[in-house]
Amino acid sequence: MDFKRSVELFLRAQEVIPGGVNSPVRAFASVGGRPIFIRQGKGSRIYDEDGNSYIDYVCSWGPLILGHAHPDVVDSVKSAVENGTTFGAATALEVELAEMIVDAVPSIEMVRLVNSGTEALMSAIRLARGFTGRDKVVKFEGCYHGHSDSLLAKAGSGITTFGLPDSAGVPASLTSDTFVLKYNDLEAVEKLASSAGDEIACIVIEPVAGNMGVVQPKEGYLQGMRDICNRYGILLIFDEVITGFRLAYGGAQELYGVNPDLTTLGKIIGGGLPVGAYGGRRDIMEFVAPVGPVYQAGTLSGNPLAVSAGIATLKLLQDKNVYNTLCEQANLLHQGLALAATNSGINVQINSVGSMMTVFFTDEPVTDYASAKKADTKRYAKFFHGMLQRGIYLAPSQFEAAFVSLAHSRQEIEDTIKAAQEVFMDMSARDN
Ligand code: KE4
Repeated sequence: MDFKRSVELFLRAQEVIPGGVNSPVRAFASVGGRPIFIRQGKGSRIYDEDGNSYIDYVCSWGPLILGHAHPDVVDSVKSAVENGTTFGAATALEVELAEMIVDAVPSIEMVRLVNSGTEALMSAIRLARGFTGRDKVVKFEGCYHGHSDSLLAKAGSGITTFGLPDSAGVPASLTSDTFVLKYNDLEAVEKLASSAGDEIACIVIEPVAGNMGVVQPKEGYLQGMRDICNRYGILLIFDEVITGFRLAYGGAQELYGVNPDLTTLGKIIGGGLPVGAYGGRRDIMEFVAPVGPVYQAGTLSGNPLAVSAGIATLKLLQDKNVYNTLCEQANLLHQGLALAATNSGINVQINSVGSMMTVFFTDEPVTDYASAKKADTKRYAKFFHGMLQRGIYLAPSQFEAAFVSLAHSRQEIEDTIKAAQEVFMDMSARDN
């Protein structure tokens, strides 16, 4: 494959954009090599600036559950833009999308649209603090909730249970109210709640983690979290920016039957345009300005283009068969990759829930961040580049999710498995 044009663009980009990218993971730093520059997406495929074509399993990190440039989404944005791009005023379209979200997500009685997942989380945390009058927040190692300061926290070492900054530029004062616990460890939550429960405003969690690679909640974990929150008056926030409308029309909370107090959304509800949302119990949401004392605002919140794309997307997801189709395709891929690895003597652990999955290059089950980090990132990088050379675009990081869309055909799934078989055999040959 020729990457000449991408190489040229990357050199130019690095002169004027930090790292040459507008979001770090796109730089291919954790898999090595240089990023490809994408010119077009259509259905399940993307095409780079050198004309190479790839079956795309990144799907822009989750939004494109319908695939790229779905005709209904394109038409909806085209007709919206004919009427203008933004008014900074109320529109009928945002009422329609809000009603669709309220109808779809079991725990959401009211919802506020924002412009990114980060903004949704930042706002939900502020709302939880404003509603409870408490300052402490609990998050989990390996979960990512966007880049707002108080959530860019890593676990304190040893006796410091409060979080430490996980990025330069984040003052310790902004993470000292953040506790960081191990995912899938309910005892740790119980222990913390029994000692500091009355100081904790909220527990925020990815109900199915996607940001350490895919890690599913252990049996009873989410319900256990719900019970603890009820006992201590802590708000439970499900960060469903990835899982919302991905795992079911009602998200992970529908799949697992556990209702949070607040939910954050993003990605799919914007159909590929910038959007985020937070919503939940009416008594909590009515604390948000202008009706309540918790301030949050946004120039382009609820803008007609993103809302039109979101409405078009959710309309197509209302066909309940879509989730069975996604699961069937994803299971086919999961089983095929597992068999290909076994046939080649390559040890992998594949975690998948619905149409999101991760191939971990490790021998032991991946149930939390510590076990995820045992994966061999160098072998993942070999797998990534081997697949890229064969026209398959996976996440350029071991600690991300791959997504199957409704545009992926059975033939493309089979072609992906065949490519993986070749790459695994290659890797195995080099091992010996
Ligand atoms: P954004 O601000 O990137 O729209 O959303 C932040 C966010 C919040 N919550 C969850 C569960 C998320 O996964 C994300 C963002 N996801 C990453 C990839 N895992 C976006 C890709 C990127 O950062 O470039």
